Amino acid sequence: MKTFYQTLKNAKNSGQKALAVLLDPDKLRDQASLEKMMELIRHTKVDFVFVGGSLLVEDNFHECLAKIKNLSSVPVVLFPGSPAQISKEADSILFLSLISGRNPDLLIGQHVVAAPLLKNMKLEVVPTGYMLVDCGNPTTASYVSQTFPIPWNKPEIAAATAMAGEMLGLSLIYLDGGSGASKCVSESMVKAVRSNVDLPIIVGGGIRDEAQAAALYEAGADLLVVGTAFEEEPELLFSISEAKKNREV
Ligand code: 1GP
Repeated sequence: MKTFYQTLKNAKNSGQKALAVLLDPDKLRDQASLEKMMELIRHTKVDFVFVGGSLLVEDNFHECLAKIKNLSSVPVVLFPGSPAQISKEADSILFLSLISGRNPDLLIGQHVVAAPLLKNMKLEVVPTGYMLVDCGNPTTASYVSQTFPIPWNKPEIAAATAMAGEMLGLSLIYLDGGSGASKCVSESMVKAVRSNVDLPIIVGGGIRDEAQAAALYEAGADLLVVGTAFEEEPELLFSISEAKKNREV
């Protein structure tokens, strides 16, 4: 299996687009629905499965991850809310620095805790500049991180933050409205970041239909992440994945 990051970079370099589904282990308690979701993922144009959450309250993370890995034909990428969500069962991990915020624990503190664990695992570690954007409603991510998201209508702040992330040597930029955001990150923000950094750009939060996905790809996103829409109506994945038609990895 190709690595997550190399696949994404190859896609970006050839103008193709990628799609990830975010699975929240708290919402995957029964085996039958997990199997159905994974089957749907296999039959659509999903390139990666992300697993994680800002706040997980059930004690099933590792067990759930092992099941997902077993049923997945694409790389499984950890999108961790804390070092407790590190597992050797996955293929890759987004090593997230919350560069939109000023909480030192999420800029370097938790990384120090996680680094020795990761050093002894075969996981692909991908340094990621994670940026929360205010997309209309307070999200678990902004509350739990105790940070202010970037205002929705301030693309220049997002661009400057992403530039700093690139200059600091990060490998990816992730613009996130947070799970269940009432609107997506704006196209003008994605465009502003795209025109100022060369890194692959992930966009997530509030993506619910093909038109939104197509607009975000057009603005410069390389990888879109869909979570809530898939949980609420798994069949939506078919139409959302149409947005990357003819741009497959
Ligand atoms: C959240 O980007 C992800 O971190 C996905 O958001 O659940 O709103 O699709 P949604």
